[in-house]
Amino acid sequence: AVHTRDQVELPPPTIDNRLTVHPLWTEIDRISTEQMQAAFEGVGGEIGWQLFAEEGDMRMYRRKAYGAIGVQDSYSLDNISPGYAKNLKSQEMEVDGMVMDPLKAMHKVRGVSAREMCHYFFNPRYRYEWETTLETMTIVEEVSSDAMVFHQTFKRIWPASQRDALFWSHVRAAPGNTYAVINHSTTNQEYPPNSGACIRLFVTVCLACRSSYPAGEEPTRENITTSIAYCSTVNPGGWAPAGVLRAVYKREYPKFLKRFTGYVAEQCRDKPLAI
Ligand code: 16C
Repeated sequence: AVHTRDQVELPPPTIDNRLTVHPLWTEIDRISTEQMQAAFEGVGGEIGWQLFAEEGDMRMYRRKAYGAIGVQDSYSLDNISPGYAKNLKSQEMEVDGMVMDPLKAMHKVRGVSAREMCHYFFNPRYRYEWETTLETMTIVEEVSSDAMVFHQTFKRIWPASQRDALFWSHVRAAPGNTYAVINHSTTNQEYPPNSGACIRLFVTVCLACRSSYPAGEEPTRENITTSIAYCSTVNPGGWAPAGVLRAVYKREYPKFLKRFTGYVAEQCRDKPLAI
């Protein structure tokens, strides 16, 4: 078969053998399975998902949650600018944990496949083009065609200190025209946490996509629709003002999902559909 460069780099339909012999494999497989299962569960029912953004086919839900204050986290306000710390003393100081609200977003995109969506989310070549929170991205390890380890630094949000993250990223196929990318924090001796200007944050993200097209028809750009479930839990790693965090994610998550899906639709427009 003749493959273009881009087709060769699409997520593989089966798991790469190089990944299954890597030390991270057991963890990657377990977390990926859990995350994909959770992504396709609904938001109804007892666990109290709360709608916070809605636009067209996009819906975003969050669950309020707080993490415990850990050893390296403190109320010393080292992490924030002195002027802001002074203002905080009266009000937000009482907050007794870090905001780490789990987020779940649903969206529908026409004209692109689940595999294409995941290709653009996973492949670092495109990341600066759609990821607006990014300051730097380094590939720490290329594990296989379907797994990598990344170090990223993010733009600083005033008045908190800058954050970075170190995470593995894995793309995989599942039955029923489904692909997903799972990102989860990890460690690496060459990238120790909290050693420079950045505070290390911890992230678990799953972008799960499922394509559908009319029964009995061949899939085309005209008849294909992809349902997206994006789940994310970010632990800020050190104390940051709750109000600031909630304001940031209310703005940034919808911005991300709209921009990313728009970007993929645009990239795919004149290319043959890859299913
Ligand atoms: O999933 C997304 N991107 C992936 C590829 O980069 C990957 C990244 C996960 C990291 C998500 C954490 C981002 C923290 C950014 C903090 C700086 C924001 C700067 C705002 C601009 C001035 O899985 C898409 C990620 C979409 C990010 C939405 C923003 C979430 C904010 C949550 C609160 C962060 C706490 C920061 C503590 C100060």
